[in-house]
Amino acid sequence: MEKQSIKEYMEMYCKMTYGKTVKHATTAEVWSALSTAIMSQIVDRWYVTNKAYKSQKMAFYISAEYLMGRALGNNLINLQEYDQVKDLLKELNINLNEVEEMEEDAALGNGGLGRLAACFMDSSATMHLPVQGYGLRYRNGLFKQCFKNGEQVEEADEWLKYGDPWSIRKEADMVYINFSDMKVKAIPYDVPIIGFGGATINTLRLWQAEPLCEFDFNLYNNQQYDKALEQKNRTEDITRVLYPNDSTEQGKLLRLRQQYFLVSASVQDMVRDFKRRHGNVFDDFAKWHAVQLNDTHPVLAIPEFIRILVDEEGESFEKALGTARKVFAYTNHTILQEALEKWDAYLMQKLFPRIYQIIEQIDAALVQELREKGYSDDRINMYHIIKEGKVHMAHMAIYVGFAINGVAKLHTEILKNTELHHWYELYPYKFQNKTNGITPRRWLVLANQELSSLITEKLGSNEWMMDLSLLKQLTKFVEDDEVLERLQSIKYTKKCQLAECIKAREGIEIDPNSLFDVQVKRLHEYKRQLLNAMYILDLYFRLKENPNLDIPKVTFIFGAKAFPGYYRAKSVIKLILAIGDLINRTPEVKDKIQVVFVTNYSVSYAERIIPAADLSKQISTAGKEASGTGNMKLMLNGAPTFGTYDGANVEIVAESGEENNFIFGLRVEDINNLRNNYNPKEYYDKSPDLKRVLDAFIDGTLDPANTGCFRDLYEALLVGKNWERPDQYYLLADFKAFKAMQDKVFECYKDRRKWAQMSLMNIANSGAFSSDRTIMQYASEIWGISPIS
Ligand code: CR6
Repeated sequence: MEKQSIKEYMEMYCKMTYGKTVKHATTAEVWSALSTAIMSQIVDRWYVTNKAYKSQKMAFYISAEYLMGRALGNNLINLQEYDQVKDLLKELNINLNEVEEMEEDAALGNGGLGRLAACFMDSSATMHLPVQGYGLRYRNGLFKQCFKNGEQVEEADEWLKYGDPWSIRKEADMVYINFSDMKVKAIPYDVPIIGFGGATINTLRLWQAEPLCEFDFNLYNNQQYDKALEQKNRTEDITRVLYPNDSTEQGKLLRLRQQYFLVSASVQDMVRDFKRRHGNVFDDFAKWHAVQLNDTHPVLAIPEFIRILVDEEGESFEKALGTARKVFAYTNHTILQEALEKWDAYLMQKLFPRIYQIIEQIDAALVQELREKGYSDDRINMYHIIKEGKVHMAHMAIYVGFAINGVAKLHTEILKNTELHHWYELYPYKFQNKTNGITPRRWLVLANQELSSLITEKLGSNEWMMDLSLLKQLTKFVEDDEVLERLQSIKYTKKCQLAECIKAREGIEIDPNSLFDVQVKRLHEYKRQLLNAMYILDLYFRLKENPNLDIPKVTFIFGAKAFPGYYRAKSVIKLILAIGDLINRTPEVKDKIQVVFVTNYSVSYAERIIPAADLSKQISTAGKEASGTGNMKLMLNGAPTFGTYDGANVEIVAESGEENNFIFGLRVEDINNLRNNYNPKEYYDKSPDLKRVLDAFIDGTLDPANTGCFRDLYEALLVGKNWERPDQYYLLADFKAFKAMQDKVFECYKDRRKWAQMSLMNIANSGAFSSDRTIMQYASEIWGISPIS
């Protein structure tokens, strides 16, 4: 990149956009100018990649969520221009870090599923794979979280407030979307996805809903101003907000509209492109296109594709269905029943009657196939797509899709053997596993430049950034004191940086010499932040009893957003904040342990927290966490896993060794055995420490004003609520094992050399969890595409 031309571009941009020189620009203005200048440098290469793909089979990833985070730093890393640009800014008296900090996160996703999509984009471009993403350009991403009176409060996330230099509006590629009650425009915004090294630049195409006309002139003339804007508002509502739910279905009409808007725009775009390149012979569609459906949110792409082929291109239904069955593949991300989408049939009929008709036809084709195979009516009933007035999105995806995959080995096995067993019997050849992964560029090269430099120095080159399996070579340093000491000193540096950041953002001081015990992820009962909290409360009581208890100083760090309507998840946040306060108020305890719940956990916050973690808490109820990806990021940054045998934890431990991690608690088969006669109250009665912890929920210890705000949590664990059994997630059953294992952590942490060795073994064995590996498996085992040369 040309240093001089970047400077000149920035000057020109500031003059033209803000009417001032770079010298007088605000940090946000500098961010915009610099980002635009970088864009100007990459557009030609972007064009070259697009052109090269014209003669390739392509894969399209359709996802309702992309949790991208910030773009500037990451793009500079991937262009390998970070240091040059840092110097260049220095010449202008500008600090690159401050500019990076200005950028708002693009939080167009909730949690793991959305961040996975973002990691896949990065890896596809880095691996030179012809992959394009389709998504929605929500005006407001995931809500901003703050705490007021010890509770979560949500605010709108205005990520576009400083503009959007990282996308190009492609007005000419607009398509129309028809609903039964309205017609709207879908305008694409193309985001460049810069592969590491900068040679390949892929595209993430995000659709924005816009009205056919800005306002109704006649109504306006008649002074009916609100009414004149009604249509515009209703249209813009479609892409106004991201639904802030994670792993729970949210059956809202507007959400269904969003889903159809996303898939209709994307499928129309693909068909148009296909026709331009290959003409009208749709038999060949699957030769040139594979479409991956990220969870069930985009599954309406299937009937929409068939609709276009039948209604607009004159194909027969049978032929169109046959083509669809070679084009679509589906990824399942959860077995939680409440997350499996089932839409009311009447809603679909109301919003898009033609799509509903096609779904009925698909269902009929499925039934016919099963009849031909000799299935009884009873058995067929298990497979129906439309059942009891609901449309089962996963059933449609599995019947039509040519491949279905789970996201970690254990999860895929559960799908095959339990949750989707009948489908597995029908189509065993469709089932595959693709264990999730994370991009090492954002999660190590960008987030932990200190550790990256050490690795590059010790391995003799930076090739590991594109082939993470090379980290294996680090195992040879496991007895090397110099390396072990440097690892420790890097961890200490990252902890100091995090402490500073927490001081600035939260106004809380933490001690970088304490053990940083980290649990960061969305708040959900199955993830069991409450179990961690119960342990801390128990530790509080133990320390009060015996202030000389032999444990290292610990800082428990939490970060999590709760779905705004998820009452119990919000109570858990409140409880953890209350425990933190209680500890702060107790002199004999507060110098030993501290609890920090950071506000507004996000991708950019994760980039600070993860490199600073000493311990990675992954304590979901066995069988419930499909994979997890935070576990991989923490491992890559040298934090041993403290976790259950669940999701990708199983594979993490297999790679880095049980002796380098802390695995505890019930396994899937234990829970299956326990399920029918589980009585949490027995654990409470038999264990005085558990009793002490749970009683503190309701006896005023945590709730001095005695409002009873934690009674629901107490009852959910001990007596159950209405339809639900007590302690559905087996916290009480796992408490004892948790406690024993945490005591082991404290014991191990005393031997700092040993700890550094465990840390090194985790880093060295994290190569398997690169999303480069994952995406190459999707490419060869599902999509049938290969890297362009
Ligand atoms: N909540 C899983 O729960 C997995 C990601 C990505 C999740 C999590 O274990 O790592 O997907 N599932 O595969 C859903 O969102 C439905 C998640 O992020």
